[in-house]
Amino acid sequence: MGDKGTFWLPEGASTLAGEVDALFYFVYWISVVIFVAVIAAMVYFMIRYRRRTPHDRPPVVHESKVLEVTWIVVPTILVLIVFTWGFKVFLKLGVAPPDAYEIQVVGQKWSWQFNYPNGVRSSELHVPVDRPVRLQMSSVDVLHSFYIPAFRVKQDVLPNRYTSIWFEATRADTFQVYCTEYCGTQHSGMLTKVIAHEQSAFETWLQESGIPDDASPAQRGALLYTQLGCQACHSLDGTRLTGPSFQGLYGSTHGLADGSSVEVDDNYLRESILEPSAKIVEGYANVMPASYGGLTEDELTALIAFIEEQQP
Ligand code: HEC
Ligand SMILES: [Cu+2]
Repeated sequence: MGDKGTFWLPEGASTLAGEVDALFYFVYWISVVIFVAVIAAMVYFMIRYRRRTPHDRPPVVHESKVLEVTWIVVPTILVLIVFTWGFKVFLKLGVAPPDAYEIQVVGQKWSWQFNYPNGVRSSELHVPVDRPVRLQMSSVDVLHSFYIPAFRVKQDVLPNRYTSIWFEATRADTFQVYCTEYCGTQHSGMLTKVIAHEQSAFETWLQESGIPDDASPAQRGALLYTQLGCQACHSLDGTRLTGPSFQGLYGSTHGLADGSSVEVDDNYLRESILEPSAKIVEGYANVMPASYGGLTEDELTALIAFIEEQQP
């Protein structure tokens, strides 16, 4: 990152960024000119027509047709220009080229997950440069909003419905992603990165991120732990995040919110992942996403084997 943007916007890095910026600065400079003109006129009138003696009366004002027509016609023209121009750019941003590379995006409290056509999952967005990419997005819980300032794209992400955006990155670099819809206590931490690769580096990344066939369950679990975003809430070193750490979890006995206690074995872990609200760990909020209910047997086994390995 560390790019040389302006005070208003980071340096653009997508094919449409220039068009969005041109429109933005058009509106911006018109606003500056009008602002300065209005303030200057106000100050001038304040001085010119100030009350000089207690008996001063304001002069009688007469209407001016020319003036009235001017201040109706000029703003109307400006608004029409901004509308037509804005609508054109809006359409370009809204309609992805048909050959765009498609990535599924899932928003959840409070992380993003990206699913690639070949089954790779990632908690950071990797994209190729010089190729249109379309994101098909949905949320498993509440409203989120996906925003990449450097690409000038932003779109709400909703439960029960798909929304989409597209962009074409123009240089290989790392860019910030924000959630811009207030979605709960950890909203400000719902961050991730876009990593734009050269085409060949992207292919390599895609190949290497697949789960190798000869990986042990615990190794596959380790990959899933990051790819599914568990690491956002569960540490491996004992640190307390939104959820309890996995360190030393397996085989321990701990209290539940309802006052009972539980021994952590495979079946308890299985239930905790598939149905997080069935048993709530004492001292924690019921905020683990229910979206893992769809994991396959294989993925569950892998995650459990991985958690089992996390002994201090
Ligand atoms: C948004 C934060 C969040 C994410 C993401 C998340 N969890 Fe959790 N998890 C929690 C919280 C909070 C608890 C404790 C409350 C409860 O029991 O539901 C918890 C509890 C658990 C427990 C029980 C822990 C214990 O001490 O008994 C397990 C196991 C677990 N999560 C596994 C996972 C796995 C595996 C993933 C990824 C596939 C994951 N979680 C993703 C927040 C999260
Ligand atoms: Cu959010």
